[in-house]
Amino acid sequence: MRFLTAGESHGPQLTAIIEGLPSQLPLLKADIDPMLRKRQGGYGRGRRMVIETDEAQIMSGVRAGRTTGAPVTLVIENKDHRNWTEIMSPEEGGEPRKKALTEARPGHADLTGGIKYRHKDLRDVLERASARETTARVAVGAVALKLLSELGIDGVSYVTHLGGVDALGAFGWDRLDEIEASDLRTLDKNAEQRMRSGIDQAKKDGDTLGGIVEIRFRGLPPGLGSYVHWDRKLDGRIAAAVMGTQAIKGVEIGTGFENARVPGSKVHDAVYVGEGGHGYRRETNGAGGLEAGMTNGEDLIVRAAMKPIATLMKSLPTVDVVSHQPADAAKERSDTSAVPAAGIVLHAVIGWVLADAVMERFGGDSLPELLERVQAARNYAQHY
Ligand code: EPS
Repeated sequence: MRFLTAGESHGPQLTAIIEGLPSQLPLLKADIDPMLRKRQGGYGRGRRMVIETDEAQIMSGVRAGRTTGAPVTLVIENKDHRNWTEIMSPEEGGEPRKKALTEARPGHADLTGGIKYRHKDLRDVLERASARETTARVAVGAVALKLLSELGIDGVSYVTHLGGVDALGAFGWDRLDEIEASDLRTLDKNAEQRMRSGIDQAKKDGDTLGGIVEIRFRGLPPGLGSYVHWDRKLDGRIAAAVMGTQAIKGVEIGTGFENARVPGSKVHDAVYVGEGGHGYRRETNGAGGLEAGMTNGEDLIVRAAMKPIATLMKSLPTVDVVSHQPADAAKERSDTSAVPAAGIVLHAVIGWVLADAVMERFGGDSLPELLERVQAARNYAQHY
């Protein structure tokens, strides 16, 4: 499977085209929009999220609530575009344009993007580098998650750290409602309160806060990915998708970094005979569901670190790329923190990688064919 997204933050719309989905997958706008809404939420978002009410229009590849096997096109309107029509117009004229950006923001794509593409109005860089693009990736991921749900696979994201505050609550699949009820997607009420105060203070200071999110999936059949080829190893593919997400600077699978400090006997997950004498089970999951680049049937556990958003109201020193004089970085409207939203984006992009790995291993042009193949593989693993 593959997808491509297009669109600028203040352009008319975001567009995504997905190719390679099986036919007969039940798919409605209602399968996508709730995930888009969740991405917009979380304490610490800025005014832009009040303007937008993200919803997907399915423009191709689906009829009567089912995929046909043809490419699926998704469109999400940028409601803010009506305030930017002249600035974003593809037509000639109006140079320099209103809202031209010349004071490169440290930590953003602005300066290097300007050098690379020879832009002096750094808005030509900003508009595509903006994390607004994650809306399109979440829409694509929601379709992948729908495919996974048909196979009995589901996932969740939650926040374990924000701006210096650790959330200590232990994860359990019976605590999903608590995560959804928390506007910081944490399992620790006390930490949540401190995170909220931290965001309020950062906003007053003109600053921003990053954090750490954890993403889990359950129900994965063993053997997705590869131990044979470097570019098919699933841990590598997941890391690439996570690191390819705006503002993500670190990724860990299972207890990856902690494992470096302790002996192997305390790291690896012992294997026992499964219940009823069939199959296999493990009592620990330090591997985070992946051994040698393949799913092993345990829950997938991925952690990711998000840097604080680079647009600061308390500007850092920079250089104006037109006058070449020292300047304060451009003050663009921004979120104070978007860590819970990053969790939703990563849930979506990891969902995509998993759905892609499912299609690679089992193939099938239609969902019924895929289901038969996955069921056969699960039976085989159970009796192996
Ligand atoms: C972003 C800047 C802000 C954020 C935006 C990402 O947008 P604006 O400049 O319109 O205020 O709100 O995020 C989104 C629009 C979104 O949907 O998440 C940036 O520069 O990256």
